[in-house]
Amino acid sequence: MRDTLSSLGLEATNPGAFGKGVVTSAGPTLISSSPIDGAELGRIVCADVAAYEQVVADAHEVFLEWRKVPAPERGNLVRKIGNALRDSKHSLGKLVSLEMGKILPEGEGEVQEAIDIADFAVGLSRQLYGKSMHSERRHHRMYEQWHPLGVIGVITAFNFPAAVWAWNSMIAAVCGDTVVWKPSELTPLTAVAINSICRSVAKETGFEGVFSLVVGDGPDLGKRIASDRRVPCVSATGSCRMGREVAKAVGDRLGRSILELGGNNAVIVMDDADMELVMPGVLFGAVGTAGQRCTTIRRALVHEKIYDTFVERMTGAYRQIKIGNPLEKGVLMGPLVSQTAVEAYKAAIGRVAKEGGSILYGGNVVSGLASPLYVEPTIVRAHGAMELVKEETFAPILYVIPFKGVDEAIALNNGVPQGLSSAIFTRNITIAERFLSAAGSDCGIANVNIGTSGAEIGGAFGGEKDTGGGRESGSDSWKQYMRRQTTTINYGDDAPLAQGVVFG
Ligand code: UN1
Repeated sequence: MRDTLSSLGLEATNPGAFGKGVVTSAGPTLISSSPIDGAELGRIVCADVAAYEQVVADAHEVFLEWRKVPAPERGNLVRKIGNALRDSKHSLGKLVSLEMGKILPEGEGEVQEAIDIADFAVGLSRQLYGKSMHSERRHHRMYEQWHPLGVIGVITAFNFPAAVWAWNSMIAAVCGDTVVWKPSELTPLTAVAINSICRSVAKETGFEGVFSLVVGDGPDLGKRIASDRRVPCVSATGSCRMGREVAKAVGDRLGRSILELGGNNAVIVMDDADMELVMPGVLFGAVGTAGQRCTTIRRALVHEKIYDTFVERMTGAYRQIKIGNPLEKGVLMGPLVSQTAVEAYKAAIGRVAKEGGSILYGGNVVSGLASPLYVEPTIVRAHGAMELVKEETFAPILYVIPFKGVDEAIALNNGVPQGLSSAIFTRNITIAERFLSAAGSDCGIANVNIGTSGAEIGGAFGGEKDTGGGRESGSDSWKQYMRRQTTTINYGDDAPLAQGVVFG
């Protein structure tokens, strides 16, 4: 553990505020400890109000110069950052595992996701295209161009402490913006390590202030960012409750927000589904990251004809899941991130019977492991009317709900407040297309014959309803990090007005 930490330049105590350089702070010290065994990983001095003010002032000042650097040159810096992340993939992946508890292949996969989006952003740096339009006026030319927006506030959650930062920051950086990052207080060391990689790469260009960091202990800094007029766009990932607060504060000053909030993702398993695809898809989706992905499968909607087979095969697979130290080979599920998460798991389990469900597998905290944060992956026999299944519990609980036909299944899929990800397993193209149609899944992501999680960076990531409506990562998400300017040029000798208006 110590080797990993020191290879990433982490000390026993680390500064938690970086603007143009390290910003000194008299803030409280935050202890980062591993959910694996409770061991202290390091300490971080949180940003106090003065440090925060300095960081944002620096980020704004750096923006004023960074925006003038040609976009492909900005891409060049991002390429070097991507390469530096490649070099540190193993140690950073291990740090992610140590700090939040996901298994090592997933920790490394998350760093790969950051590398992938860096690559994407490099290409994008030469493709920040605007459209040109045909003017209705003679000798006029119209086009739109995309300019850098300003300081982007990036508030990230514990569960993807590297990838979600990268989705936002790599894109923002090529767009000519600077980034103020507030990581989760559960994963500050990952943020400090990544930030120092970015800064050391950016140093040679004199632009290390493109990537700044404020570590806080509690919601205060997030609130400060949300109401800060110097931050024109705030991208926030986390709970619906947090997102509502951010949206209100950003909306109050008419800023822009990109929200990626709770999910309550379902897979529909039709009676013709290929179980060889269903099993690995649902297993990874429901149990991966110990059920702590926004995209985790929380509900399996299973055709009544195959309900018993599904449950039997799934419980058989669950029985084989090795729970334990996520750094050990063969372990598929590490701990939950905190005692609060364990309490939320227990509270949900406690409601199952009261709401008419029953536990088919699991339901217990695992004793005898290195910390009290390990829980059993759980399968629940449920029905669509249960209140519990409409809520997102950030834990590995899979509600298995029967249905009779595809219309009922789609209604169940959509019958929750959240709208992030969804999937259907079927070999029937008509049914698949119905699920994907305008009257089908209402989610931001809809898959066929794969699970709901593990999205690639190339698509826009996010969802509707209580998920917040934001889109990050690939496709044209970059547009939110820029301001659009529509330009009309008159190269003639007359001054015609639009809409044929004759004035005077
Ligand atoms: C999240 O849980 O906030 O699609 C992000 C996935 C990952 C990202 C999850 N690529 O599961």
